[in-house]
Amino acid sequence: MTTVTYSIPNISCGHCVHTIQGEVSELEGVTSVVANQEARTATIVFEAPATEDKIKALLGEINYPVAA
Ligand SMILES: [Cu+2]
Repeated sequence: MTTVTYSIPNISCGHCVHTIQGEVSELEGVTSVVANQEARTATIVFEAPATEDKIKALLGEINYPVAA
């Protein structure tokens, strides 16, 4: 199990938090997603088959790219 926290500048409201948590938690292997509106971060706990690359790709697809 791996925990990562990403900075996601596009988070601007509670709807963003809801969208990110809903979409990323659908990914197989993701066990927890907690997005924070004020900090503009998402903390994600995952294991295989999920990978950081897959999570970042999904976040990009739904218009919440991870800050470089
Ligand atoms: Cu929003």
